[in-house]
Amino acid sequence: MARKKFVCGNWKMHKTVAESVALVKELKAALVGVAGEVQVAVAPPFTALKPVADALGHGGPIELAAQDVHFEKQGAFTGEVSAPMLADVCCGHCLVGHSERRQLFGETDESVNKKVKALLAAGILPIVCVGETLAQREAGETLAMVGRQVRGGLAGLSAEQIGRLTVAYEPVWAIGTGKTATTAQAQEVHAAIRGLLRELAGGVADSVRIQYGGSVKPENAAELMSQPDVDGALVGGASLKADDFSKIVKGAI
Ligand code: G2H
Repeated sequence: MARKKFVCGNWKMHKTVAESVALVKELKAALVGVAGEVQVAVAPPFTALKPVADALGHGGPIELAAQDVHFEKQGAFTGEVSAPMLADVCCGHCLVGHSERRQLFGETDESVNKKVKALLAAGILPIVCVGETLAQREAGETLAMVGRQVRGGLAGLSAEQIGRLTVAYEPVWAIGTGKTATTAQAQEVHAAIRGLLRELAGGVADSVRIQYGGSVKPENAAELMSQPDVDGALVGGASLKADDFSKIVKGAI
């Protein structure tokens, strides 16, 4: 089944408001005509979401994503941002369970699952990140680990709900390290994730995009995304420069 490729830039904790707006303006110009063929989103830090939404405009070729969310709608949760608040600034997508959240901020499969449900309830499409550490890969535990994260993160979801999300496979050992999974390593895990999605959601699995993330660059993006189950990319460092990110997007065509 033909799945439209989906490339998302994860800006992490980079860019002021002015820098963010300047970058999306450059991207809009660089991606004219391309975004019809590839779905494109950017995930700026919270402070820049509204200004970037305004710069992108409604229905534009580049969509807006957040990097995290709290699962409650509102309340005494100092420092947190809810899914309805993200919807209020026109966020269509949100990352959940990024390995940096798991490693540095105590994210668990259970909290990922609550966040996914909160996002879907608010009409926001989750990008659920999974991936193994180097120690887990070397111990031969990659598929078991990724399987556990997918099952935990998607627990209790209907097939229809699973059909609305994206999975991002990001091997932790490849994140920000310059090391990239080989196309064969990526395809093996992506195919296993697709198989698991089929168990959970039947034929809907064929329409779910599975992005690859971890040191994606203009030099390796096209080859990675040419794999049958690699349906796009989640791009960190290389999404901070319009030239690199637009080359990666074009590599998806
Ligand atoms: C993985 C990725 C983006 P980078 O964190 O989610 O970052 O491309 O810098 O490895």
